[in-house]
Amino acid sequence: KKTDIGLIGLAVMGENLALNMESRGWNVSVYNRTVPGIEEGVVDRFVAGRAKGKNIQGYTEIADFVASIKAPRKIMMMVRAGSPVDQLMEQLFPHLSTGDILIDGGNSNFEDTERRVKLAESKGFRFVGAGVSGGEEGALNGAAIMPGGTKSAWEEVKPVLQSIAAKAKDGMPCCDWVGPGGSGHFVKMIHNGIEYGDMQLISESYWVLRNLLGLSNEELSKVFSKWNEGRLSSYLIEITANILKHKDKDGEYLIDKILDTAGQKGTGKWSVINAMELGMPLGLIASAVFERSLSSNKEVRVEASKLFHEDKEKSLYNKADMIEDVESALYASKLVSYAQGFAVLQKASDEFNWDLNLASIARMWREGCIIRSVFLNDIAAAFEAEDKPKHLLFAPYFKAEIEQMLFGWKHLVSHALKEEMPIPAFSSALNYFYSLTSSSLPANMIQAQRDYFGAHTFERVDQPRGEFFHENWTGHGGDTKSGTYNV
Ligand code: NBP
Repeated sequence: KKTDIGLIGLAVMGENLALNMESRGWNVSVYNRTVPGIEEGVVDRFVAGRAKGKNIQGYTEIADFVASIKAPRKIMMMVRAGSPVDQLMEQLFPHLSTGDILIDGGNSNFEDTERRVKLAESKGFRFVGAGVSGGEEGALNGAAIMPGGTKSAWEEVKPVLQSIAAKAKDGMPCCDWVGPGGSGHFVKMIHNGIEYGDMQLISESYWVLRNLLGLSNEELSKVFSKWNEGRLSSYLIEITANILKHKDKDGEYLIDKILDTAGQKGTGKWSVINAMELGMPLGLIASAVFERSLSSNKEVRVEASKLFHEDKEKSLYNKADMIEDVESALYASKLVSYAQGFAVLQKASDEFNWDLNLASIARMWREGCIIRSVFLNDIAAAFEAEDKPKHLLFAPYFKAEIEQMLFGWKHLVSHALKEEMPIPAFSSALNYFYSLTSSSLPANMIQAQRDYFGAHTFERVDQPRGEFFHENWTGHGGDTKSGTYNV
């Protein structure tokens, strides 16, 4: 009997997704390459192990694997992002029939997905680039899945993908069609960037309360648990509370023994690079990425701390007030980060003609993924309002929230900076908020400088927009404008 779907790549994500599919009533064919020198017997081990007695058929030959699946075939690839996906596609193509669907569930670069959609379609196949979030646990029990690519594939893959997706509290699956081309992977990339920002903001909150207020790990854990009951309620706040009270085998807190050098796999960096390409500010996520880089250079930090450290009395800040102000700084900065992230999504949508539905994207992130939170309901509601806001911070609900939190947020930021406490994400968010809400900025000076040294021209406040002027600043520069030289 032919199976409903095929899955390639039996590492942690693939294995768990296959089991998830089977548990929802689908018959699954699985395949993993068998390459001498690389771990062999992966398929046999899975079929005889976790997949034993289940409706999962294992294959070690790609032709047999493809032939075992019902037409039009749906084949999900869960292999390492990059060239493995291209190699695998080349191996699959000769065995596919017109209309067959390839789904790439890995963390692929959206530009690669754009190219692969075109390539697959040029051969008569269909291609879906689906961002999958939620790690091992999400893969097994319900992930957030963000599919995009060949539109006609959606009706075919929807029942399977929605069945293995997490369900929000209102029952909606955290998986819906995102748009054409590489849009699914673009949305997943921004999701991961936002994850970087959230983690940095939580780390700053922890650090300020630990070092400026001297809270113990137990007390900190209680603060985060309490926050998890309110508007900050989210997976990352919940696990932070658990991490803080977790003890090592010797009874000491494990968090105090973990080396303070953060790793990264690159999706935060990609988000920032693509925001820059689109000419959009994504400063909070950028500060989170840069702070991870700075943290990883521990030797330099240790040396610098000896050169510049100054011991001084801490100034006073009422305990209850500081806890409340850190919560305000955390929430307001998080709001700025999401506003920036969604603005990048909107710009990408306009630029690439994706017609993204921002409310639907917010809803897809409500469960299953790392950034799941109650806050995403409010974001979806804001984007769904009849009078759709130009910017998330303009939505009446969020405007009121910011107004309420601004005092505590700026008080906390200025205090922490005076106390020499690094809070790059809190302060980046506040600076963004100040710039965004300034009808005038010193960019007139930048334009003057650009025109002075490079004849780049400027617009004038006393002339219509779109008219460009050049000044002969030094009296000997001439009147020639630059057409090509851009800095
Ligand atoms: P890995 O990213 O470690 O990929 C390992 C799998 O890729 C193995 O099945 C491996 O086969 C296969 N593979 C490689 Br490597 N090169 C191949 C090639 N040339 N042809 C065919 N197969 C090849 O596994 P993962 O952590 O399960 O992640 C899978 C995808 O999901 C990645 O894109 C990842 O970024 C994404 N993702 C991961 C997570 C997570 O929490 N881990 C979460 C969300 C998304 P082998 O066994 O023969 O080496």
